Amino acid sequence: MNINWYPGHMKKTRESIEKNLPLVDIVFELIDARIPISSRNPIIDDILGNKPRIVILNKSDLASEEGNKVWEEYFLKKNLITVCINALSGKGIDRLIKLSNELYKEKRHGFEKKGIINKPIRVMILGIPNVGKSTLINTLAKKKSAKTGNKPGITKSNQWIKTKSNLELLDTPGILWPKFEDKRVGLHLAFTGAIKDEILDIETLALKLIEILAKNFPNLLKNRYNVEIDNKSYLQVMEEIGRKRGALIKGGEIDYTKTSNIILDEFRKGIIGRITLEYPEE
Ligand SMILES: Nc1nc2c(ncn2[C@@H]2O[C@H](COP(=O)(O)OP(=O)(O)OP(=O)(O)O)[C@@H](O)[C@H]2O)c(=O)[nH]1
Ligand SMILES: [Mg+2]
Repeated sequence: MNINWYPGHMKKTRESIEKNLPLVDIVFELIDARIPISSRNPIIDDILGNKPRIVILNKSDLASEEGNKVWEEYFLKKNLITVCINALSGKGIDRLIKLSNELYKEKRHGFEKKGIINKPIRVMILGIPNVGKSTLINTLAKKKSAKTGNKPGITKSNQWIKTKSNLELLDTPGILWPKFEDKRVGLHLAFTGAIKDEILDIETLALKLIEILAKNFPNLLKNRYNVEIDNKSYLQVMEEIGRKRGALIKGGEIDYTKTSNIILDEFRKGIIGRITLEYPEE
């Protein structure tokens, strides 16, 4: 697995987050609703200490309703304030703002006692690559905001992005590294597009996805591609999808790369269905 570029950033990222932490009132921990385990950095609790935090299940439009509910309850049980959102459409954003205000209530009262009113809530957004940090910032700011680069620590002086609500966002989103302990995590990150198809070759990746879909979501797979999957190998399923989609090379052979790209692309866009790949482990 070619994942060398993560560990190099870990120390720097952690330092940058720790440096900025005192400047904010609340942390938004953004995770991917389809893969809440794999998209969550295990040491985040350790980094954040008792800083107020909201766990945000983003891309909830791509995850199943049932999965979203299960995960919301899971985090609530862990005493973490949680909300499902779609950063792209803005769904759930009002609730996020409301929760932020509730979390900030005590601090606000403290300021008001000192005569300081309307002090904005300062927020830092943390999450792994591609989870939707910039999208959330832009949606909250209601405009394309400047410089939300995808490297940690690019902003030397702290810039704040004002929003129409009383939130103020730190303009460098903290990019967390995902955890890579087990192979499944790498696969799930690759399926969802968090790592650029570099963990495996595209055909192997698509074949793995077919396997998971066939095992856990057979009807979604059958319905989307109009294929039979019983008594077939995953490769045969892939070939049938390729044929049905006309992904062929000269001589009528299956174009495996093209077929793989179709399947991965449609999964990532939610065209195969709303799919939650991970559920809480007992
Ligand atoms: N369907 C859907 N797509 C989303 C949502 N939020 C973000 N996206 C898409 O996910 C992709 C990544 O979003 P970004 O906002 O660039 O992610 P990021 O966390 O800033 O990524 P890095 O800067 O690479 O760390 C984009 O194509 C977004 O349009 C969502 O809630 N639903
Ligand atoms: Mg970004």
